[in-house]
Amino acid sequence: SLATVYGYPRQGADRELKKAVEGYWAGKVSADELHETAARLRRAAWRELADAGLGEVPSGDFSLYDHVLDTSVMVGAIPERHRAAVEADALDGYFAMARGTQDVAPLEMTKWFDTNYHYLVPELGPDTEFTANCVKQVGELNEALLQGHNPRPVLVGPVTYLLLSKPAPGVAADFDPLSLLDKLLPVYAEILTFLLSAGAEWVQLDEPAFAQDQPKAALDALARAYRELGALKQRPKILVATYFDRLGDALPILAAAPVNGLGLDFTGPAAANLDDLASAGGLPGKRLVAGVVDGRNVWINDVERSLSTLGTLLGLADRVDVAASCSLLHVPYDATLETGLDPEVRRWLAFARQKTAEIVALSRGISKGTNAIADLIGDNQAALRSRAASPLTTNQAVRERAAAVTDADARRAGSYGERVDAQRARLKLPLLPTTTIGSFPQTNELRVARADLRAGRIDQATYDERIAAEIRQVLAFQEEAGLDVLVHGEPERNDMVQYFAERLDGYVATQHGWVQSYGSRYVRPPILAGDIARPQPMTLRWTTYAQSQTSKPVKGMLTGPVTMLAWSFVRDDQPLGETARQVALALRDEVNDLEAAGTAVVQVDEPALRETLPLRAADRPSYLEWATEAFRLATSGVRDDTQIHTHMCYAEFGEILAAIDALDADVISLEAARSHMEVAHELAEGGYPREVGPGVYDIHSPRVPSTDEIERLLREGLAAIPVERLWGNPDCGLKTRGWDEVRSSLRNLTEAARLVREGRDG
Ligand code: THG
Ligand code: ZN
Repeated sequence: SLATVYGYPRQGADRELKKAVEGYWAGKVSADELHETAARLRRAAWRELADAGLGEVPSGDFSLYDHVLDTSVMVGAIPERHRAAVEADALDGYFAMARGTQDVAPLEMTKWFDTNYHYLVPELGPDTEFTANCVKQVGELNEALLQGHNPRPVLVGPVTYLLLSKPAPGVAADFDPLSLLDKLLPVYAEILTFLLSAGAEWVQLDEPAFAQDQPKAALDALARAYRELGALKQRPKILVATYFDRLGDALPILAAAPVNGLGLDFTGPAAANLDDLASAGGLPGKRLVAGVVDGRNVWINDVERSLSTLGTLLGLADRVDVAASCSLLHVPYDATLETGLDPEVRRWLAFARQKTAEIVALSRGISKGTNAIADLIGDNQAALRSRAASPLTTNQAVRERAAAVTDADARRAGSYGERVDAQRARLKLPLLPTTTIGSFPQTNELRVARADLRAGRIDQATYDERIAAEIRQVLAFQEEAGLDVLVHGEPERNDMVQYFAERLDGYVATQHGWVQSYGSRYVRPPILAGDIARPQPMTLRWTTYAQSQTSKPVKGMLTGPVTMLAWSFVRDDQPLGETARQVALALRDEVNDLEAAGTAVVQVDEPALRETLPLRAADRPSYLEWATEAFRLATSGVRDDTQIHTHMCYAEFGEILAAIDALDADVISLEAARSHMEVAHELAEGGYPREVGPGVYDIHSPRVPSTDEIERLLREGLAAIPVERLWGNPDCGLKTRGWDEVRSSLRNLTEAARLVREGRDG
């Protein structure tokens, strides 16, 4: 048995790649320097993996921006609008596809399955012609070979590539990218041949799309693709890797395909692959790469359990190798760098380096017998026991409270009709009230102040006074612009999840735990390690301070339970719904404290509600059940006259319209400007009964929308939502925008709302 991984963090221990890439964009780093940095990072990663004892290392998993974009370049799928840039300069053309230029829009970005990584969506049409461009794949294979490694090139598989694509602009929306399979397969065949002649014994083709439900046409395409590629006379050995969930209907197809190996995920719900594989008769004559180490969470492996899984698998395939369930791209680099963590907690954590060591140990365990790794098993058991028994993971009071939750706790006291009357009487808002989503520009001064506080250059009182001054200024502007429901602007918050995680017991934060989100952007997800409790109020101080400065209502601003889970590393020792319920109870206390302090409007954001939808349709109803219950639990402890808002960023809402209704929020703001209020119409058609603020201007662009334009969108909104239930607001928070644009845009918003109101009166 051999140890391997499908991919490794690209950025380097100190995010050197981010600095090099952003330096190149800023004109401060040359193309040669960028390529040198990239090559140095690849070399270091391979050295590390080989030294750790991997028998095979991945090549080609590295990327300057995104591996799906790399695949588009590899098969020559360059959109018409980017061709000139790509022909003029390959590197600048590549970044033009990723980020756009003055003149052309970039490719669209979307989530890579249910991870927090985002890829660039290939744009295809009936006229797309593919051509093989192996420069990157062959180049990186050569580098690894020259450095003395045993590399296995890793490519996005042809069927998953097509399934991740969308019709190019101008192509009919019902164009099916799978119809291009016959044109794409010869290009993959050519690439396989190139890689063989460059010295690859094995090539890995990733087909994670089949961990999702797929229609028969896609399953047929999978069968055909590997029948054809497998039948090639001159080819490397093919490993088809799948991950993120069980393979289901695709498992017998790949088991029967004329390829040489199959990679399967055996973690979490994907453990069902074990029984499915046995039922399919195993993989006689094939190599099985067993993903028994969770590649997308941060916990140490249960070594004894993995050994037992591997023991079963040994009877089902010709050869069993050990890997992580998916690329280690999705976990931070090295847990030993987290010197600020409680050492007891650090012992429970495995980041990419530690996971690599676990994989090597497991592979030794099944090759040489468990006695060969007896010490390690002992340590592992002790660490697992420490985690299970630690007061850091178990808080009896929290458990008892969560267990005692009743349906009534997750239901508002009054009917919606009663709430509307009570809220109108208390808030006395005009028709078509205006508000913002919560954040105002995070200025450089604010970031500097936070850094100064951390470094001890200023004291807490000085920092607090700067925050207070910023809040006064944000409020003064909103009053002057004539907004109706004000916000404090969130100057004290860095990230909407991190801020709350730092204030809740049971969460731990990392110092270096960066994970690529998209391109050169990274997040440092906090870790849900134990039962969640709120030792003291988290937002009360600045919300009540803001309310003391104005007679208009100030909205309290919280991050909802689903988003708190979605953008963190979650516990793997209890159901997600249980963790969500604990977070919800902590938020419920915060909401109630805000209400008691006089806050009349509280917004609980759930931008991740849609994106957390499970890959398999069968798992969705139970997810939506606990997700909506957690939101209601957080927000139902208030009086009828307290108005609960929520906000969601752009997503395909179609599948979750019923869940949006089930949140029972009094007001929801949604991203809508770019889709011409489509979501307002969808909600209206579904009979959505409560108030809606479909965003009337796109905050992702620095462009200031005119009064006319906003007025037009508000009137479009009125075509779907009656005037008593329509709000005027931007699409999303304003923290990434500049003050000048924000001032002009919001003045135009309140002016447009005034014109629409007067138009109706007169
Ligand atoms: N917070 C968290 N997770 C998230 C988002 C978030 N996941 C999904 C989505 N939003 C991802 N979007 C972004 C947007 C911007 C950045 C990262 C992910 C970003 N990161 C800075 C960088 O790389 O330079 C680092 C920011 C920092 O210093 O903390 O710009 O909103 N948790
Ligand atoms: Zn948003």
